[in-house]
Amino acid sequence: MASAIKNLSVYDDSNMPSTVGMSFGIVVSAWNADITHALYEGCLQTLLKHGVSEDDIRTVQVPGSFELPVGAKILAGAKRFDAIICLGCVIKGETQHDEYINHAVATGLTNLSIASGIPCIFGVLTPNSQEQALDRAGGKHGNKGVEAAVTAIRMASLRKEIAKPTSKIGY
Ligand code: DLZ
Repeated sequence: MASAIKNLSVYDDSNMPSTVGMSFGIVVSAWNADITHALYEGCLQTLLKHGVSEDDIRTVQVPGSFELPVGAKILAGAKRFDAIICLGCVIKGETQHDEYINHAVATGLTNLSIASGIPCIFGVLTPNSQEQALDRAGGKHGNKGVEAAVTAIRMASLRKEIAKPTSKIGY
């Protein structure tokens, strides 16, 4: 598996797009709060490190990961965010609840991204255990919150770049 050999937080920080004029929404799930708080810290610090001002970051909390898509839709409705980052952690239990939640969140965020045109980033851990979650929330595999912030900046930049009017040729 890729994450077994890859630190999620490793990226080329010298090759990041500008964040000038960008705003980001963050939706954080309250379930497994110790983990999602660590994801949030990694995400927030990465946005700040790349020049996003605190005034241009709006964070909201939702009860569980299942509510991440509707939380993202509420932020998308404000029409002022260049990307929306969704952070959650669904730990596998004795039943298949994790599969239903994960599938619903992934589908919901994909559909919202495509319908709204605003990148909604899937920063959700889907571990088999608390230990695997900790490994990916600031532990030996890095912090998926960092990865989510980097992805958000890159997608917001792509969106802005393509939306720019092209210069006229001649005349
Ligand atoms: C119900 C539930 C369970 C069992 N496990 C998790 C979890 O591991 N991670 C998570 O983010 N949320 C969990 N939830 C809550 C659901 O996401 C949702 O909040 C409730 O089903 C209410 O819609």
